[in-house]
Amino acid sequence: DSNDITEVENYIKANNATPNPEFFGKAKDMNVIYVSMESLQTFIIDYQLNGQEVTPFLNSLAHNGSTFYFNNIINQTGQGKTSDAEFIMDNSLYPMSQGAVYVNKAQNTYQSSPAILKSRGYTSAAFHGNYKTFWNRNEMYRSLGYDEFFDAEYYQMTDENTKNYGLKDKPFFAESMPMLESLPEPFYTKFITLSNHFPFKMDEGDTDFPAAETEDNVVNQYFQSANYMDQALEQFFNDLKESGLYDHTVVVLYGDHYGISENHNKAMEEIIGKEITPFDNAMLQRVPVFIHVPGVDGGLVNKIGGQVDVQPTLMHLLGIDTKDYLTIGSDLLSEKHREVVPFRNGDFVSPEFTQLEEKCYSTETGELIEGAGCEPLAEKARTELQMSDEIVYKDLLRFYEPDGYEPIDRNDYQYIKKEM
Ligand code: GP9
Ligand code: MN
Repeated sequence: DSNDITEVENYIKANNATPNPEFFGKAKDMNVIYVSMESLQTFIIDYQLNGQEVTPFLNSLAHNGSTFYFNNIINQTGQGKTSDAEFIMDNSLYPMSQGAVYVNKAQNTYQSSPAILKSRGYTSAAFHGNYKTFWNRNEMYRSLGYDEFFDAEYYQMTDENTKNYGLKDKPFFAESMPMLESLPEPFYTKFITLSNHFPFKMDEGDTDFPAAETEDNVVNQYFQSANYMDQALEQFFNDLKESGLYDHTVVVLYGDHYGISENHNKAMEEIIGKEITPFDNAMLQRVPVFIHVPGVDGGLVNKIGGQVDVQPTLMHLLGIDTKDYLTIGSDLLSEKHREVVPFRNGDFVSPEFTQLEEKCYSTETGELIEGAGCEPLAEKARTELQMSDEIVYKDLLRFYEPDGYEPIDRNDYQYIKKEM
């Protein structure tokens, strides 16, 4: 009820990270394109397999002047996998500790980025080469206020173009371009890639990148599949340039969740050439985040952050102060960025201490630490998760009305295929 919302509101407002004036509004009125990079982990950026870069395009972005590259982002998804990452990116709230928020809380009230931007004249669309009911997207997107959902029905789902869950990334981006160009500007869009998905096996002829040579095929194939996605992304950027959209569009690319679970650490030890401790394992599962802003002086940001921090970072770049919204994340470019970053299970990473399964480590050395160093921070991590959970589990945004924000009525949205 309204008491619950008051407590949450007070917590969030007290912890709000004020925007950095150097970057606030630098992307004002620009289009937004999010790209969910399936199963992409940070370790692959700048990694060379037998002397060959696996993701040369993303590496070039990481070292390109107008891209912020965040290399220390904690993956905060739960059982909802891709859909949890989508939820985090659009809402800056935590997904559920059990089950998928897309499946269990699709009827809630949200104040998502597409909805916030709609009040400012943006159109929104989601693009994905799988069918719309997967992860209950067609229901959740109505609550998030997506105007359009281009799902598998809009693509050429031939044998050659598909594997595993759906469309391969190259035809996905190529076929998406005319649909993207049909949208009124400014737009807020997301592209959910698919082909770098477990078990990463590729069709013959789709890659000439060498597989790794461990005894674990999942690990071996991951490099080929990640390289294919990297090529697809490069092609997409080239198409954006050709279409003229590139110079007034922010592109946010994020790894959705881990691809190689700890069950494959034996082979991963061969890959990275050292034993993988529980601490190393947590660090290996970080996800890369890139924000390309035309004309901005970007660079590497190695601050520790979480996926929940991407939305406030983007909003501030767009010149929208998140202080008016109940978002839990903290702008990665703000001087006031909060330092204790929770995993969904209550563990956390901070500059000094990291807690994993009730054990406390030095973040710098990865060594186990005796004593109570982690305890006060664990409390902070728990509180952040709890405040977010209050909102999601109790549907509290029903009771919150941000200034200048027009609420979404999910009945206004439905995704029936239109002729293109
Ligand atoms: C399916 C795709 C993959 O549409 O998003 O889902 P995942 O298994 O990674 O959650
Ligand atoms: Mn996924």
